[in-house]
Amino acid sequence: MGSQMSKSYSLYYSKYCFFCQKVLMNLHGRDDLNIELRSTSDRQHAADLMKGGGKTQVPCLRVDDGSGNVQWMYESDDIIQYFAKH
Ligand SMILES: N[C@@H](CCC(=O)N[C@@H](CS)C(=O)NCC(=O)O)C(=O)O
Repeated sequence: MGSQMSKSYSLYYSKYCFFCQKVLMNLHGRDDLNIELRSTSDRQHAADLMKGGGKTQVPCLRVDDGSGNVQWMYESDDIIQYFAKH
């Protein structure tokens, strides 16, 4: 098994955000990916995003590689490109 197996993903999004919709549409059908969707209308999620990523901008993908490394990826195009490769 590759390290890929232990990765976990969370997508911080807002339902009013076009860039988030673009990412969500792009992920449609990718049932191979296990992505937890975290709406920033939930104040706890918004606070976690600010604390972890450094800004409240959405969309933001949190990638946890399962060994203590967490990456926060902003920019819808970067997120889409990331999933095209993973
Ligand atoms: N270039 C960014 C734009 C993202 C963006 O503008 N997000 C807006 C919502 S549509 C946002 O989060 N604004 C609030 C903030 O930056 O805190 C992308 O493509 O992801």
